[in-house]
Amino acid sequence: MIRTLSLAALIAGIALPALAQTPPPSAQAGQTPQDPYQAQFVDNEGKTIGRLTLRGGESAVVARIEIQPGILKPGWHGAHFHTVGDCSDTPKFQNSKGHVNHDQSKHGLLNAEGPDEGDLPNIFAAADGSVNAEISTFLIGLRAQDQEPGLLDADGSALVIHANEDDHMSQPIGGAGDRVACAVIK
Ligand SMILES: [Cu+2]
Repeated sequence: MIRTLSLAALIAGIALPALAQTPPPSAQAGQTPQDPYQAQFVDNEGKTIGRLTLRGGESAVVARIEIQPGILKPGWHGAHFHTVGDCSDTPKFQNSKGHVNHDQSKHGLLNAEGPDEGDLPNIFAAADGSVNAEISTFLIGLRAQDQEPGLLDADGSALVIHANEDDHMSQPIGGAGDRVACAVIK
């Protein structure tokens, strides 16, 4: 097709500069490069305890969570995207504010009036406290061009892990308790 167009352009003697600017296939519409976004989890003392890797597409964000042993208590823990990318106020992490768009809908993946756009499945810490999990959401984008709202907006976002399991129903955070780990996404 391009060869035909080039030949036509040559014959007509026009439009060659425009053809020369045709982007390579990898940059054409519908294919945005999705470099993984990496951040670090800190605990209630501000110590680095693990790594967050986010990959975003036009329909989902996939979060890989790796936490080293000895930090979290074994068992299930709530995890949410909070609205502000600030984990500096240890030990409580209140600077990260509430869940993304919690003011517009109720919390809870299983709540008929929810979920809010920060809601995620629980993660599980093994007997030694370590976590290796990959969870996803279809409610939010990583970058604004993927899907609105985007985690990497002007004030960023945070992935917060809570002390207890999220029941995916009760307000405002499913009974998940204190914030025990936090990763800045900004
Ligand atoms: Cu939370």
